[in-house]
Amino acid sequence: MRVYLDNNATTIVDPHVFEEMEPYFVQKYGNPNSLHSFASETHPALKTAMEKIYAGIHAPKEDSVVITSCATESNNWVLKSIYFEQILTGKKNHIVVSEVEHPSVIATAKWIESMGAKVTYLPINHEGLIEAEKLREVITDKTALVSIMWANNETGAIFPVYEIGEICAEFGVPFHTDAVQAIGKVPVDVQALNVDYLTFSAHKFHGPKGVGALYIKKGRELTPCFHGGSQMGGYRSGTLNVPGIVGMGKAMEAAVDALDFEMTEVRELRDMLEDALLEIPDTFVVTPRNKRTPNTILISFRGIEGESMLWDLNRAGIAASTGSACASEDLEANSVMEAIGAAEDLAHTAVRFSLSRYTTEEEIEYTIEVVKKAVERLRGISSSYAYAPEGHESGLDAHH
Ligand code: C6P
Repeated sequence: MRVYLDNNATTIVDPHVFEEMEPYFVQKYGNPNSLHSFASETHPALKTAMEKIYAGIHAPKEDSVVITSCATESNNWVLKSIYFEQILTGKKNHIVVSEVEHPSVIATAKWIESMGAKVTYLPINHEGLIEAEKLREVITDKTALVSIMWANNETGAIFPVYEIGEICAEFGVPFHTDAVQAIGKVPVDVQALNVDYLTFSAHKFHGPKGVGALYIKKGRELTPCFHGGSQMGGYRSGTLNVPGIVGMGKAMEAAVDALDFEMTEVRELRDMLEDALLEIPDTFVVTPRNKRTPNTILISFRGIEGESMLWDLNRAGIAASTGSACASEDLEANSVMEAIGAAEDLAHTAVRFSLSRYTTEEEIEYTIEVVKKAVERLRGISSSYAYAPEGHESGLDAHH
């Protein structure tokens, strides 16, 4: 059996999405900006796709949604644009990000810092959550941007973006949120949220890879991402990725349709897996389940290196991860575990299981069986587990 539980890294393309994209490779391949029928035959599909994308996040027509190549690009674009417009010009000198943003935000913030600006890395608490009120203490009249993700990719923790948006509006500071892990997992409505910029990526909700987007509220215009031929309202020049945009539109529509299913059925399967794994002694979950996206579990098995667990799971055909896929090769401690100050023997033990609407009960049952066996085997050969002292501090609130 092969079981895919790494949906926060990427997802299977919904077959309906693939079907809708297919004609735009070999039949309707015109450049939409050309002046002939090969171009114009792409227009209806592009229009429909963009309407679905706007509808999916409740963006009003006067606001902009710019299609990019990925969320990494969207995140880089917002932060660097703010740097060029606000910081380099001397108007402002400070940005705020959380300490557990995706590397595409953290690394860009570090670059901004290296250019001489001040960056505040807002801490998470022992539950892996941001406390919105802490933002008040760090915002100044020199703050150019607050960038805090909607849902964390490692724990699934949902951050208080509504309160954060209000605080930003109160101080007149633009607010950007990375909503990559929120689309299709929680309702996303840019009009209900005080948000100026919002990032998302099609491949996280059963769309194609290589298609991201940035929502920009009217009045919060940015420096163009790419100068050139003025596509995407002049924000991002370059020939449009027609199949990709069509795919993102269809995937967005399907994600909105499947939201209730995700919040009930997927959550139920996730809880079934979590309940069974927490029966294993010395296991820990950082963020309470009602404060997480419905598909994610980050769980620690004391005494077992996350990578060893992944190895055993992979041999049994199960795909999971130790955290962010882009940080998985460096064998560093999981960034959330590090941020909450987990004890050394727990920091490297986190394993992330992320489900999707394609996950089945049979797959979860099989996973439970395999994990239980793996824990027994790996703890049997783990010296750190055997010699863990009595009353040993975890740095975490033990759920078991
Ligand atoms: N997170 C993970 O395993 P791209 O691939 O550039 O479209 O998405 C980047 C990205 C940005 N923000 C968040 C919150 C994300 O989760 C991701 C991708 C994957 O967690 C791969 S590192």
